[in-house]
Amino acid sequence: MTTETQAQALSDGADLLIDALKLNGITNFYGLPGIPITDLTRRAQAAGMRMISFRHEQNAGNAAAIAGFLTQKPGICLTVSAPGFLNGLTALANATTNCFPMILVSGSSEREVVDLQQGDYEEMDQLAIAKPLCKAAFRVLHAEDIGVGVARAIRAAVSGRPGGVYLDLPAKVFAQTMDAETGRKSLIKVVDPAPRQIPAPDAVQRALQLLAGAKRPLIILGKGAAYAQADTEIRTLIEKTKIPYLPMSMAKGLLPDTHEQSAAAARSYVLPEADVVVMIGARLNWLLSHGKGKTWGGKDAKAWGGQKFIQIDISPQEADSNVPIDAPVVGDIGSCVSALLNGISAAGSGWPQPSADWLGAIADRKSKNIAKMAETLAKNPVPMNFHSALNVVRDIIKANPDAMLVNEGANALDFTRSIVDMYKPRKRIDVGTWGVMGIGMGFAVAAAVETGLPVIAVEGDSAFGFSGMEVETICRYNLPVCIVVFNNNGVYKGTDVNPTGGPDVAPTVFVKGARYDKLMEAFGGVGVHATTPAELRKAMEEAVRSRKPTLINAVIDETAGTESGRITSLNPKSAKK
Ligand code: FYN
Ligand code: ADP
Repeated sequence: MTTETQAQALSDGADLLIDALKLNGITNFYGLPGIPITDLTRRAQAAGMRMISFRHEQNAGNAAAIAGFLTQKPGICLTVSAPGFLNGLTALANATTNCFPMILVSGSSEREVVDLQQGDYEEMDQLAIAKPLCKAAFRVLHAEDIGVGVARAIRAAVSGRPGGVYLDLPAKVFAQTMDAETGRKSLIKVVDPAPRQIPAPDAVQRALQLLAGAKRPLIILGKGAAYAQADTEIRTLIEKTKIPYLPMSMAKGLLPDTHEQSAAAARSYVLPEADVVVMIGARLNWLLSHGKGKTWGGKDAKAWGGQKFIQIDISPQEADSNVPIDAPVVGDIGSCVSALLNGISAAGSGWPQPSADWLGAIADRKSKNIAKMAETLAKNPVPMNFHSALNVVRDIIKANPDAMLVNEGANALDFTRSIVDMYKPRKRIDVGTWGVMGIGMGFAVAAAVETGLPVIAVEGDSAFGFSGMEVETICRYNLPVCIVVFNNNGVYKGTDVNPTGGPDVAPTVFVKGARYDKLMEAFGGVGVHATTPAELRKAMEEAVRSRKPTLINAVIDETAGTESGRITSLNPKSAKK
């Protein structure tokens, strides 16, 4: 895009930024207009980019982050200076923690004035603040450097372990002009932005040797495995070796959850009993009890259970973060899994299968848990509980396996994870490594924009509140998003009382009988108040069929929740009563 001035064609900073992104196949912006980027947002739209405007930058940032996860290209979040930048920063830090590639592009104030602290409009040294919270941070001071700045930001976001990148653009850069031809030549089309990383042959041999000796092997798939888009290689490895596997939350669906080798329904049995565990794109962080303690069969919270670990990861620093890793295999997951498969194929029929006792014990445990779950799901209490409502969601996803599922909350998260089976890779997106609340509507918008598929967002009523205003965004862009708010009148549940008898309700309690469906109606979407599974089913079926923005206020028994869902132990109770 160029601006004609008298005799000479000129490009300005805004042109160059837009052209640099487009040159690298990035066509969507998630952001919020304001000083100094308002005109940039208009120009991006005029240049054929999709500019999705949000109501709060944190939601735009979350959208950019999950766009990165889904597409392997950095999602772009565009914000104004200081406060807008800070609003986007939470999402940038969360993206980095989760290994999602995104670039936060923020306008900033006059450098000379900021550095002398002379009190500029929205004065803040944004680059310095962003640095410790992301993978890399860059500032461009001259329009002719925009091409390099964008190229460096893209490479930093997607190469190696993906993560968040900050790109600082002081306001005056947008208006700087240069000769259009020189400007075009200053742009860089990044060649091979996320180069394959082939594992070292000796590391592969070490891993194969350990695996060949396993009696009770287990594979754990993490969201890195989902991100890598090595779906065929991973499925072949699992099916060829017959090793049972456990999907972490966002790896659900990499193989269908109904797969006979899934050990998800025997989780607390397989972790302590396994002798060799293959981690594929998963970290031994809090979600896996740091690889030790009772979860892993250790005799106390700090004790190691005796398992040997093979860890496949693109980051060489990940191994030994919590327990010793006997066979680290460093490289991209596609290359690493292929290398293991080559070794296994070379062994032919000589490759050992897991012991029949191990597979039998898992099958036994699984069928007991699945039967117990089926019994609970068959109940139809009044009012609904999480199980009877999720039984409906489970059926809807089964009938629409391509739909995207967004999920956040405490109980609404934990129950959905174990009850709602996923059938395809990268369909489940949730609170991730930090267990962060507030990702819901940002993720839902980006999932709809990036995939064009129907989106179902299962939200706790508390979680929904963090990003609820974005229902207007969903209506404005007419996105096929069906939000189901599990309304049990409060955080965890709605039954706490103020022990003083004073006028304030307890800290965890919301307005009782709130009608979240009316919020959607306010912007022209479909609102439904559902008090039975039949009403919920009808409304969800209609939402998926019509692709109209829909919010279903699903009334759940206010006594139904547990404090912090399945992670109650992390929420310390005061010793005083
Ligand atoms: C799982 N399970 C099943 C099935 N799938 N039973 C029957 N059928 C099916 N399909 C069983 C499984 O064996 C477990 O029982 C139980 O259900 C729970 O399984 P889950 O969810 O996989 O395991 P668990 O223990 O909850 O996982 C630990 C965790 C997880 C830390 C990975 O809780 C998690 O991802 N938590 C995130 C929490 C979070 O971020 N919260 C947001 C903050 S909330 P047993 O084997 O009998 O144990 C703020 O308050
Ligand atoms: P989960 O929470 O599902 O266990 P984590 O986010 O903790 O998953 O772990 C993901 C891991 O995957 C990170 O250690 C990251 O370095 C790794 N990873 C991400 N992408 C790739 C890739 N393409 N190849 C190899 N490893 C990857």
